[in-house]
Amino acid sequence: MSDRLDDPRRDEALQTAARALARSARVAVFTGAGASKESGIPTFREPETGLWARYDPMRLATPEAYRDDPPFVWSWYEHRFGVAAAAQPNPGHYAIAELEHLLPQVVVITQNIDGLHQRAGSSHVIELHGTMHSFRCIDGRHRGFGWDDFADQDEKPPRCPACGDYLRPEVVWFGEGLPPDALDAAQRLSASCEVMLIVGTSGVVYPAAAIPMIAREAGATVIDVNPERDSLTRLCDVFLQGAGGEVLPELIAAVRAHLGA
Ligand code: BV8
Repeated sequence: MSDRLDDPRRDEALQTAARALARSARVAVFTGAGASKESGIPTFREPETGLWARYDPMRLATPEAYRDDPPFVWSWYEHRFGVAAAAQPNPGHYAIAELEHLLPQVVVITQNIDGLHQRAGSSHVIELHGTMHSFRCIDGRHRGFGWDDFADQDEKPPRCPACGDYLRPEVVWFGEGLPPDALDAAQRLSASCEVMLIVGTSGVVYPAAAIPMIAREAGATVIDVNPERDSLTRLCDVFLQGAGGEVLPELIAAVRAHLGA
């Protein structure tokens, strides 16, 4: 389907998605790096611009990589965090946050670590892959440190204020389990939501990528927003082709119209 704004098929798909959302009591919004692309944060897998296109994830986003070369991995994350810290939520984040005020229950399940959903006003956010805003010492004995807790240290990586080991970001690296509570909450929500709205994910990283499949198998209406078809598009009821920052405000306006809000 074309993403031309005047394409009648596109409007029909948008209205179908808006009707499903307007009627639902419980919505899960599943997001990936594409949801933050218009905030200036690079995605992972898009050719050329994707982070992994220029760096080998297995060299950067694994506990082994960090133990092999802590300063190298830390510097890569410090760069990424700098980009994300300077980023602002985009219209797509704000549209998702507005949905909370239109519908009885909206929960965001995100693979992103940038915190932009929360900054846009979403109050129920499950972070499947952790966050860039919290750090722990490398063996996990001391957790929950913020940037301010090591701002006075010059050494990179900084040291745990409690035990002196290297600190690491509280993100989920390849080969690491997802936070059990977050994964359990996301799976339970996916099995009980009436609509799952997917925004900006290639759907290739597991177990996160199985979340929309749980929703589908439970009978939810699944909507996919992406400029390209992705690995999850095939299991969706509605595919809204386009950038999240453009499609989502339109979609939420259509939901508002259906609700007479
Ligand atoms: C696990 C860290 C077991 C934080 C990430 C070999 C060894 C070990 C494991 C594996 C292995 N082979 C396979 C695995 C499993 C592995 C996996 O799935 N690998 C994939 C690559 C095949 N999974 C794991 O390792 C997981 N753990 O299995 O552990 C275990 C279990 C119990 C106990 C112990 C161990 C852990 C996975 C998490 C890895 N961490 N990130 C960080 O640095 O950010 S993954 C990384 O990928 C990010 O979290 C990212 O969010 C996630 C998913 O990517 P996307 O968000 O989808 O981003 P992508 O670039 O791919 O796509 C962007 C999309 O947006 C595109 O479709 C694009 O078209 C679209 N887009 C572009 N512009 C826009 C847009 N959409 C909307 N609007 C726009 N404007």
